[in-house]
Amino acid sequence: SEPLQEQHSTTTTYVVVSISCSPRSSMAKAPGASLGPVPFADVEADSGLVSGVPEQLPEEHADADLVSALPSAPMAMGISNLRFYEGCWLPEWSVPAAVALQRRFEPRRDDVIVASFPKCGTTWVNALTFATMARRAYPAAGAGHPLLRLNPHQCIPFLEGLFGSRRGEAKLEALPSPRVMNTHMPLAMIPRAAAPGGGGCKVVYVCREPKDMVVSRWHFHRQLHPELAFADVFEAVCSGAVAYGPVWDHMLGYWSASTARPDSVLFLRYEELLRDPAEHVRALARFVGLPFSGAEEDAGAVHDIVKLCSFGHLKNLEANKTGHVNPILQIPRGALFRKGAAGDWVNHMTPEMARRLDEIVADKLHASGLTFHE
Ligand code: PAP
Repeated sequence: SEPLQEQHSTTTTYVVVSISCSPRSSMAKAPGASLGPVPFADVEADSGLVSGVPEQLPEEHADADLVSALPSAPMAMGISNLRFYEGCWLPEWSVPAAVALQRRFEPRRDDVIVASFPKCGTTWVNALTFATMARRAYPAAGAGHPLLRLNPHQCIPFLEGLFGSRRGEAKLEALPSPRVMNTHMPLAMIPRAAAPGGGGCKVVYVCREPKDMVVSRWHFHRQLHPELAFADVFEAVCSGAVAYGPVWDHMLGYWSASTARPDSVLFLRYEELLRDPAEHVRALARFVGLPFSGAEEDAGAVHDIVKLCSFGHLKNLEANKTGHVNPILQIPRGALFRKGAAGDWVNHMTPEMARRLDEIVADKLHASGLTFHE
């Protein structure tokens, strides 16, 4: 019943061919099996927990008092009011998840977390990370690749969509290693992920030029609120009071960790990925401990992953053209694939707006070494 997809090529001999026809999820559960991450949607019957907000109230009822005592900001977009928790404006629904993550999230050493500020390349890096890590079980050029039938967000569990509900946490715990997970939370909410003393897991962070992030965010949320003014999104970002904001603090947290612990945190930039995706796929593979072999390079494995995850390819797949981002956020999946380019801000911002946001960001990032050049 799945839509049939074009098969890119037949040059898939770089994988261990004996495993390619086996049912993926049962193999992953075998002791010692390490064929890469399992597509989350394949082991998760309840799609309410796939890349979405928890479908049930958090069980830590005591946290309700904590949430209501926090400073709040009204919803300018999205689906939830904001609460200011430990330096970050979080969607209200996700505060209990943040608390639970801080308390209980124990990363496994072979976990990989894809972290991002919303609209900075999450979907793309989810896809690239999944395809790179799963390539032994699912060669990227193979007709049966999960990314041909699932949206990238369905392949990777959304941490804050699972934490705060015991059912969700149990599902994450039951997921075979290696796990790839996704979060929009700032690093402070997952303190053991890239812990200074070591012992954490790997974190892949993707950041994007903030002006383009604003544009992408506005287009995305206009799907829910057609009347949403661009200026309102712009002002919210400038003030910092936007979901998971301020954006500069979000970036800085991961940036500092990546400079202090480059083996634990890989800091990617959307614009650089656009410029040379293949080089970044190689870097990603090395970072997660799965460098491409000479045989894989010769067989075109890097190119196959880049092609599979490319904007033009993903955008036109049935899995990404139909359905919604998740059952709660009723935004069409197609909205995750709008333009896929750098520099679109020139079509939406006045030079004054651009200068103002540039100055705010430059000021906040001052002396960090993180800059945005046009
Ligand atoms: P999310 O945080 O809500 O998951 P995210 O995927 O970070 O969203 O952002 C979507 C942006 O990434 C869109 O940018 P745009 O609005 O400027 O067009 C989308 O087009 C872009 N995008 C999604 N997939 C890809 C891809 N494969 N290659 C390049 N850009 C992509």
